Amino acid sequence: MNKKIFFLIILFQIFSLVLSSSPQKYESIFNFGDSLSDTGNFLLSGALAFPVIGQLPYGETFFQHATGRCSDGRLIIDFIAEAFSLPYLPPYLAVTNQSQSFQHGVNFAFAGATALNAEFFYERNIGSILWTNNSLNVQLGWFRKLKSTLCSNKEACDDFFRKSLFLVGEIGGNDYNYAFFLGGGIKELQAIVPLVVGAIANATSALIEEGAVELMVPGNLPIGCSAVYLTLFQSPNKTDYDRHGCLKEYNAFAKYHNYQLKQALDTLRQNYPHAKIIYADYYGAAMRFVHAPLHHGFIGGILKACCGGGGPYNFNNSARCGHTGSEACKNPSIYSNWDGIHLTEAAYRHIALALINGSYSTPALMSSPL
Ligand SMILES: *[C@@H]1O[C@H](CO)[C@@H](O)[C@H](O)[C@H]1NC(C)=O
Ligand SMILES: *[C@@H]1O[C@H](CO)[C@@H](O)[C@H](O)[C@H]1NC(C)=O
Ligand SMILES: *[C@@H]1O[C@H](CO)[C@@H](O)[C@H](O)[C@H]1NC(C)=O
Ligand SMILES: *[C@@H]1O[C@H](CO)[C@@H](O)[C@H](O)[C@H]1NC(C)=O
Ligand SMILES: *[C@@H]1O[C@H](CO)[C@@H](O)[C@H](O)[C@H]1NC(C)=O
Ligand SMILES: CC(=O)N[C@H]1CO[C@H](CO)[C@@H](O)[C@@H]1O
Repeated sequence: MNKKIFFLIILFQIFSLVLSSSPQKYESIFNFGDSLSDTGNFLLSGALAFPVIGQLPYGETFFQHATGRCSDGRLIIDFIAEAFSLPYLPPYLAVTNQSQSFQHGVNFAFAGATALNAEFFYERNIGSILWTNNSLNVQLGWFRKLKSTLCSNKEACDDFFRKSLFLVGEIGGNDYNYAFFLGGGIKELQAIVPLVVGAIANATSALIEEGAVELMVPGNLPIGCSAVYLTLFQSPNKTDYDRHGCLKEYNAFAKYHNYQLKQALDTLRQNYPHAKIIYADYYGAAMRFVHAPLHHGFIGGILKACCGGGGPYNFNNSARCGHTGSEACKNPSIYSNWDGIHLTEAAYRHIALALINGSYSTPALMSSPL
C-alpha cells in the first residue's frame, strides 16, 4: 500500500475515534419521567392540579416566561441536551402533529407522574391525590405510538435508536411523595420500594426490547433535605436531623430506593449485555452542594426555598410558590431549592454537570459505547 494513503487512513481512524468520543455522540434523546424533567406536557394538558406553573415566576430565569418546567429555568434534561449540542426536548403533547420536530428526540415526562400505574393508587383509595394518570407505562405507550412515525422497520428503528440516549427517570419520587403526604410511614413505604423499582426496571427492559442501546436511569434525590419534607415532617427531636439540617430517615429512605434500583440495573446488565445501562446518582450529585453550599454559590442556603409563602423553610402549603401570599427571592441562583418541591436551575446545572462530567454516572455518560 502507498505509504501516504496508509498514513491518511490511520489519520482518519484517529480522527473518527476522537469524533466518536466527542459530545456529539447522540443524535436524539428520549426522556421519561415526572416534574423533574417535564418540559411542558403537564402544562399542555391543562395543569389542573398545579396551574401556577403556567405563569411567572416559573421560567423567570432563563426562558423569561413559563414553559411548563417546574423551576425558574432549565432542568437537568436541558443541560444534557446542551452538552450533546441537541435542541431542548419538545414535549410529546406539542409534537404529536408535526413529524419533523422530533427527529432529535422527544420528552414524555409528565409532572406528577408515578412509576406505578394509577390503578395502584386508586385500588388503595389514594388515587384522588394524583396530579395525573400518565404514569411510566402510559409514557411508554406514547413512545410506542410515536415509534411508527420515527422509523418504518426494525432495521431502520434499530439504526435510529442506536444513536439515541434514553432517560428513564427520575421517576418513582412521586409514588412515595403521594403516600408520605397522606401520612404513610417510612416502614410501610419500604414495602412498595420493590414494586416501584420493578416498574422502572420493566420500563427500561421494554425500551431495550424496542431497540434502545444506551440508557440512563436516575435514582432519587435526598428528599430529607427538601423544604416540603422538612416542613411537613418537622421534628422537635434534634437527633432526627443530620449536621446539615436534613431529615436523616427520609434521606435513608431515598438511599434505600437507590440501592434497590442499582441492584435491579445490575440484573438488567446481565440480561442485556449489549446495552449500556447508566445509573445516574442524583442523590450523590445533590449531596455535593448540601455538604458545601457556599462552594456552589448557594449563599441563600440549601434548605430554604427561593419561592414560597413563609415558614422556617419558606414552604407554606397554603401559599405555595406562584399563589397569593408567596414571593420569589430576588436571585434564585443563590438557592438550590426553588419552590419547596423542585430545585432551581442553578442546582439542576450542578447536578447535570456532575453527571456529564462522569463522576456521578456509572458507567460514565461520556465514555465510549460498549
Ligand atoms: C385516572 O384513572 C382513574 C381510575 O382508573 C379514573 O377514575 C380517573 O378519571 C382518571 N383520571 C384522569 C384525569 O384521566
Ligand atoms: C414487571 O414485568 C413483569 C413481567 O412482565 C410483571 O410480572 C410484573 O408485574 C411487572 N412489574 C411491575 C411493577 O410492573
Ligand atoms: C429522639 O430520638 C432518639 C433516636 O430516635 C431517641 O432515642 C430519643 O428518645 C428521642 N428523644 C425524644 C425527646 O423524643
Ligand atoms: C401561610 O400562608 C397563609 C396564607 O397566606 C398565611 O395566613 C400564613 O401566615 C402563612 N404561614 C406562615 C408560617 O408564614
Ligand atoms: C469534573 O471532574 C473533575 C475531575 O474529575 C472535577 O475536578 C470537577 O470538579 C468536576 N466538575 C463538575 C462540575 O462536576
Ligand atoms: C391531524 C392530526 O393528527 N391532528 C391531531 C393533533 O393532535 C391532537 C392532540 O393529540 C389530536 O387530537 C388531533 O387529532
